[in-house]
Amino acid sequence: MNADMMTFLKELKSRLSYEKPATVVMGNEAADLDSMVSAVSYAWYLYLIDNQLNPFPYINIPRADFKLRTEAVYLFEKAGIDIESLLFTDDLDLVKLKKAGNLNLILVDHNKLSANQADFKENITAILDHHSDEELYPSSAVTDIRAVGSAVTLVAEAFLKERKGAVDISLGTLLLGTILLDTVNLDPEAGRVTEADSKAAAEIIKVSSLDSEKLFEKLQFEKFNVSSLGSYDLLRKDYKEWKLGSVYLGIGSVLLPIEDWVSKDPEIANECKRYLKEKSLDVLLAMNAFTIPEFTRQLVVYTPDSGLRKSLVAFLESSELGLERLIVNSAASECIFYNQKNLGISRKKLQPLLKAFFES
Ligand SMILES: [Mn+2]
Repeated sequence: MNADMMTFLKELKSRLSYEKPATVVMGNEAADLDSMVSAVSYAWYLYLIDNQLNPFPYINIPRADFKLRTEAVYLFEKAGIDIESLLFTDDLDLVKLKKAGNLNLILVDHNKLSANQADFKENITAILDHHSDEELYPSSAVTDIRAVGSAVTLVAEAFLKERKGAVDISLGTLLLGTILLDTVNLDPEAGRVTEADSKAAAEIIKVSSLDSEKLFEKLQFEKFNVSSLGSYDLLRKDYKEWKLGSVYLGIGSVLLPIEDWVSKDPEIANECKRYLKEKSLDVLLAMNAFTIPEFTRQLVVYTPDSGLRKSLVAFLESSELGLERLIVNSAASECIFYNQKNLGISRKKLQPLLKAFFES
């Protein structure tokens, strides 16, 4: 067939119709790089194999969230893909397609649908995944579920076996970059890589002449490079919330020193206020962590309730976190900033401490 991946992707939106059967290739709802690249590349593979399948890659998040995955922003751009052409949850209505009787669903990088997508179970026709098999799909579904380091390895194998010639610089960049990131540069010590990942990566390098060391280093850097994000996006990039006692608490993990954040955004207190209001929180915390020049943890506490602030601050300052007040910007007086000397207290460990405090 006379087609290339860019043309295939550019035509997705114009080809999209609810009136005819479509094969939707969907990654998991966390939409990490593995899920996104698996969806895009496997849909392209299916198109090459049998375009009657009418395949569409589906990125399982709103378009506005794509920029938070900074490593994906880098890799797709490096591969020459226009993000505008891709279909996100705001572009394709799966419920509508299902109602029209035209949804054939292929799951990549997961084999269990999220709770709000569980109704699509009967539409699943195939699965390509590397998570443990939950066996929740229809018995007719064709599955390739193997414990490899990256779901993309399974897609790469399919290309290398059936359509090797399609692995050009662009597709090779997508596939190789994802495998490298998922397996920590194929390092056995990281405990992620399998023989299948190494074999697929080596073959891609051979046919595409890509520099894998450079690609891995750049991706690893971009994954933690949040310099393009404003306060609002920094807070929501890696965010969790809980109801503890009667208190609604949200904690964002922020990969940036507080000093850099405040100089980037002197209005940080206003942005915390906006975020807290939008999420209907009582307390918003940011746990800052970064590795340059050395691993450091910091904490930001924000709540507009002065009574709550006083008791929370007293609790935190007497806790095992080892907090030291940090004076960075007097204009943001509603935010309280700390260096956290106890590097062992992550969000996972802080949450139960706060649960005990708010429930007492
Ligand atoms: Mn994965």
